[in-house]
Amino acid sequence: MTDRTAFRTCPLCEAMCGLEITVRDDTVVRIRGDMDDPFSKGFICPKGSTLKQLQADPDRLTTPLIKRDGVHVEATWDEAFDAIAVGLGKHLDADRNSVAVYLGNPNVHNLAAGIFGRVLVRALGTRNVFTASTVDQMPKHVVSGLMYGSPASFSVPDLDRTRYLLMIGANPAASNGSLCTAPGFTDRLDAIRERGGTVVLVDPRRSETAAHVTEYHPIRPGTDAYLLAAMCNVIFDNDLVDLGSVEPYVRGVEEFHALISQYPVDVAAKITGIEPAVIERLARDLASASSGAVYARMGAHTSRFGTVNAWLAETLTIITGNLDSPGGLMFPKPATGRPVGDQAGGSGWKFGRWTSRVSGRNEVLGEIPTVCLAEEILNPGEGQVRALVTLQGNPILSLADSNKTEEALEALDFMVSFDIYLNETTRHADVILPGRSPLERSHYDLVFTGLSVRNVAKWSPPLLEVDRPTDDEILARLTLIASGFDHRADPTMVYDGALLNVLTRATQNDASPASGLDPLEIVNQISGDSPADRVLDAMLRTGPYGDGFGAVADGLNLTKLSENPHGLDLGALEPRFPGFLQTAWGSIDLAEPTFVSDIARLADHLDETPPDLVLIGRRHLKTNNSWMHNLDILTKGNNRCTVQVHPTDAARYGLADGDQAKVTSEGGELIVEVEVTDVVMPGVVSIPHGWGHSYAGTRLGVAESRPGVNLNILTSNSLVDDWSGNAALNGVPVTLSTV
Ligand SMILES: Nc1nc2c(c(=O)[nH]1)N[C@H]1C(S)=C(S)[C@@H](COP(=O)(O)OP(=O)(O)OC[C@H]3O[C@@H](n4cnc5c(=O)[nH]c(N)nc54)[C@H](O)[C@@H]3O)O[C@H]1N2
Ligand SMILES: Nc1nc2c(c(=O)[nH]1)N[C@H]1C(S)=C(S)[C@@H](COP(=O)(O)OP(=O)(O)OC[C@H]3O[C@@H](n4cnc5c(=O)[nH]c(N)nc54)[C@H](O)[C@@H]3O)O[C@H]1N2
Ligand code: SF4
Ligand SMILES: [Mo]
Repeated sequence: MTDRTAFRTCPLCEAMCGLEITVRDDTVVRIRGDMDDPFSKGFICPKGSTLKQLQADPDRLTTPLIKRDGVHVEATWDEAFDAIAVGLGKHLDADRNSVAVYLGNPNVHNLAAGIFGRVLVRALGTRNVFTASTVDQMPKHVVSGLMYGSPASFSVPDLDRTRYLLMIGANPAASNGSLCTAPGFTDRLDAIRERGGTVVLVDPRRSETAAHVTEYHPIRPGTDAYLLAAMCNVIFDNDLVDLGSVEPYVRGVEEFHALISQYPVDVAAKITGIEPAVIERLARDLASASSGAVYARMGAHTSRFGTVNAWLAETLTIITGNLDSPGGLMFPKPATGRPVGDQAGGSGWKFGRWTSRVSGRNEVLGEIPTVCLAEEILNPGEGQVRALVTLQGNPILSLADSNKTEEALEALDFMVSFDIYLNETTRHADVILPGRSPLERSHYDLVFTGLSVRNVAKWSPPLLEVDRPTDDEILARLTLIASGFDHRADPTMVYDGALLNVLTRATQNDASPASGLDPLEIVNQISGDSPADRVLDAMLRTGPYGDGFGAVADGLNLTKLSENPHGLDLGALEPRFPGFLQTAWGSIDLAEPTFVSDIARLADHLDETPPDLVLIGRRHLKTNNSWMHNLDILTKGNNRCTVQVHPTDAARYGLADGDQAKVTSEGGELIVEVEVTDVVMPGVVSIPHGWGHSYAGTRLGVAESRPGVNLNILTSNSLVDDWSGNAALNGVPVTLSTV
């Protein structure tokens, strides 16, 4: 028996922690933090080491399943692809839009899926593309697209240098950070305070993160926009506006001021429940700090005013001189990102290029909002969705209004899932194609290196060899079917297409180190063992740090990354204006027409009587959305799937700790254990999402034994942020009763 040690990045959440993994023969014996990772420096959370248990989970699928007479049975890969060719083929032939695709969160944690998932979606040629982005960060895409010209141009708080951080609806102590990749996030918060800075948390629930902040303020769910607008007003009214280094590129300042002026501090105080003096002081403190950033996350985005919230968070940072400046909101420069020149201005960005069939919601990023998925399946007519492809997603537990989603998936004519579990969603699938586990594939974070508080690059080869198709191959064979080919055809054409696409675009980009080269020549210099690795090599070599195929001495390529298993630190974030600014007009328009029309909605709700009780979600350090509850090590112990109720509300409704309560919303009801606690503010109850593992026909031995309840039975497809189509998962009106 020989032990070997490997280093790789944990792919489970956004934090990109380095792992040190010991393997004996083909078995993982130990996982701990990689002390030599320059970014995470040994930090891991309790989930990082559970890749071992995930690998060993007997319920994790390794053989394709086909549903025969209502039961999933094992099948060969050829049988599985044959069934897909028939089942999907007939709908693709009839009407491309009758096939929908849903991409879940793990796609952004999977290199092959990040590259070949997109190729598959394009090959399907349907407008019915749905992703978890519209139960998550879509408002930030809309705002980044309209303000900076690219929906992927996300600003990130410069955590390690800031003197003032205002966090709105983020709980990094549980989530490990989101749209802000920073392993050891709470240590970095503590460091802000240790260097004399300030961290402010605004959240209806005094979350685990509250232990790491200077001040915490509860806020009524869904009212953050009023707080942010009022803070902007304080800045204007006291002549504190300072646009800092981006001043030459900002327009619409006075129009913006006019737009927000009807939301002064006293109005905001009434609606948010935060004292006027506090709002006033928060604004002044941010303005007077030598650097500061407003970081708005899930609680702000999954709200009826998600787009307004994202816009105001960005704008408040801009008018206090903190955009694109150290310690403020900055733009990472990922090694696989598109190099830009030094002039502001580009082709800009558009959304709403088409609308959904049933309720006419805007396309954003080529997607239809998930609040439309069920209605597109259930409503007859031309273009009705009859078949569904799910790629690493669990819409039954993750999307709003689960009962409707359940009804819709039940009504499909054909469904295929690329997934590693027979779970609440995939039990509806006619065919399940089991992907590789995280340890059985190579890894590089295409997405999170672009959201990271330092520029870093890290690649890991597969750790364990298995005799099954790779994710590259599974997705390529689905692409062959979607393109009308036999799935037995050589998938090389799919791989080469993706590779040449990257090289061609890069060689046409003046700012790329590979500018002007011949794609058909440089393709011969590409290295990498898998098709996805080869595309990655192409991205790295043509990217901002790339070797340009010899043009840049010491430049980056996959070989260099493979020689540095702990990863490479590419430095602190640096200002990226003006070249980074890609709006068609070459400036940031604070009063872009979409925002102007959107903020008008705030006025409509000013005099609304707030609901008696509203529901919010919550995350726990030992969960990962809906899919890691089958690992005993993460779920044993006390029941965590409780409804948290403030003592005054518990008294009002005659409920005591440990009671069962009925929670009812417009869309459904749940019976759930009560946890009386003052961490939630009065008028607010909280239930975690991702539970509810009691649907028949799954294969989740551990999860089924501690099922919890499915929060999304209570959420609604009619609570939506208008422009982005994002579901408002938080702030759902509910009632409580004894059972
Ligand atoms: N009420 C409420 N709802 C929410 C949220 C909330 O805060 N409140 N959060 C929302 C957010 S932010 C998100 S991102 C979504 C997530 O929504 P989804 O992405 O739909 O759900 P996940 O729970 O991430 O499910 C991932 C699926 O991928 C499979 N999977 C996991 N790893 C792999 C792998 O390596 N290979 C393959 N082939 N399959 C794999 C799992 O078995 C599972 O079926 O949920 C959203 N839903
Ligand atoms: N352990 C663990 N880590 C995860 C995940 C997981 O499921 N478990 N999921 C991953 C994913 S996919 C994502 S997107 C990230 C999300 O990471 P975060 O963005 O940090 O999201 P949450 O942890 O849900 O924290 C959102 C906070 O918003 C608060 N909130 C709710 N409504 C409002 C409101 O109206 N206003 C304000 N100001 N606050 C509000 C909630 O009380 C909660 O504390 O986490 C990732 N990391
Ligand atoms: S914080 Fe995220 S990336 Fe780090 S070990 Fe935990 S799950 Fe993995
Ligand atoms: Mo997410």
